[in-house]
Amino acid sequence: MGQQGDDGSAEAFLRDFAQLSTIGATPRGGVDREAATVRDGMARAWLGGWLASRGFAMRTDAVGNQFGLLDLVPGAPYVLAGSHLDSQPTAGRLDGAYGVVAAAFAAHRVATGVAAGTTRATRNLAVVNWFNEEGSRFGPSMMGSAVFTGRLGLDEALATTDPAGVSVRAALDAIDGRGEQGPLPVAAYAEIHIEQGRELEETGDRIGVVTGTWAARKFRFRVLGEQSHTGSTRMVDRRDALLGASLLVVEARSLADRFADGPLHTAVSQLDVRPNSPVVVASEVRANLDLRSPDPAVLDAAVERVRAVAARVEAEHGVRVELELTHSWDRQDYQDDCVAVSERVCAELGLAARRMLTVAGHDSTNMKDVVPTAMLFVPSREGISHNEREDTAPEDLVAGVDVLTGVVRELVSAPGTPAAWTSPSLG
Ligand code: HGY
Ligand code: MN
Ligand code: MN
Repeated sequence: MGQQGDDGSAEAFLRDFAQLSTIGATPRGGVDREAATVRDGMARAWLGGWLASRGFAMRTDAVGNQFGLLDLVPGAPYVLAGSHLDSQPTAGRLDGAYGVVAAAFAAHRVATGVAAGTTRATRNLAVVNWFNEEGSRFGPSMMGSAVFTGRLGLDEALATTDPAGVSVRAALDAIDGRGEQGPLPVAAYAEIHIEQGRELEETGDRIGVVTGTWAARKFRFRVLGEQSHTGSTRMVDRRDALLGASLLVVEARSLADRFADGPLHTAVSQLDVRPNSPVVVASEVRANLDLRSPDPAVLDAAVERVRAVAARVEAEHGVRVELELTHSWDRQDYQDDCVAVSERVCAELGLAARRMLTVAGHDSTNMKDVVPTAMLFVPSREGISHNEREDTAPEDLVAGVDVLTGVVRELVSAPGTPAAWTSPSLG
């Protein structure tokens, strides 16, 4: 059951993770720690205290990414390990947070080995809590790692506002969440996460070794009609935005059946109806459309179908439909040598490992495009996630920490002069 040590033990991990899970806890066993809320700030403070008390130097960058740095080899690039502490509203306690605490334990265990002389470091170590991976309060998701990797501009991210009109900048400043951490030389990245699907549970494998990502296309759509009286307005005279949006919702679901072989996952979420009065035909509806497939050609065909249906809804119901692509990523692979390291560590630990794709996006979706990245999964009970019932067996959580420890140890002690990618200046 996990590796022993002072506070690097399996029992200490389960104890400390349970302690973190009390921050922003919801009555039904989940958490509510949306990005840059006071509760997110409390979780960040908890992580900072845990790492600082074990010798890590705490830093934050201009978009709120939180780093715990440990210099083992002067001037060497960092092996970064982490995930995200922010959560969806009323969500599970494991999504993201498990990977952050696992990374903290893995880094502490490896650092203890370097101090004891049992591990020879050729690179430095860092633990990262990426800002706003979830994209629930502020879109798009994976925001902090997108700025870190240069996919998203800092000013654009900081100017993003939540539904109440609060900007990322103001929200982070309210929790003292921004800092001056400059460009960071990175040699590799490792992340462990709950699978958020049923594959490992169905196959009985203990660890998922992620070899690639499904592709994703996320749209914000607006349906524009005209307000009118729900009673007295003749049916032929109505330009009902909620009816138009509802037809798109149904079409999104039927798309998944139409492209079942893709496969294609679809959803419409975050429906915002205006003026949202019981006696008024809606004039405007805003919503998010989320399309995912391992086959980009299926995604492209699905998007074309959505556009065609939107045109038909406009013609038949006198409304206007605006589709805006807000976030997308393609079917991309993780580096083979990182897959090999992960599989080697699983074999050494006697843990059955399975190569698989990730359907959900993660911060590693961004990081794999700039540095060698190892992405790992532990099983999710019934595949449940973004739900307070999200759960993983304790022995699987602990096994994941052991695997991440082995992967981080291999990356930190890799032979040869480390190649490094340096993050852009956010100054
Ligand atoms: O968008 C995603 O798949 C991730 O959960 N942020
Ligand atoms: Mn996540
Ligand atoms: Mn999530």
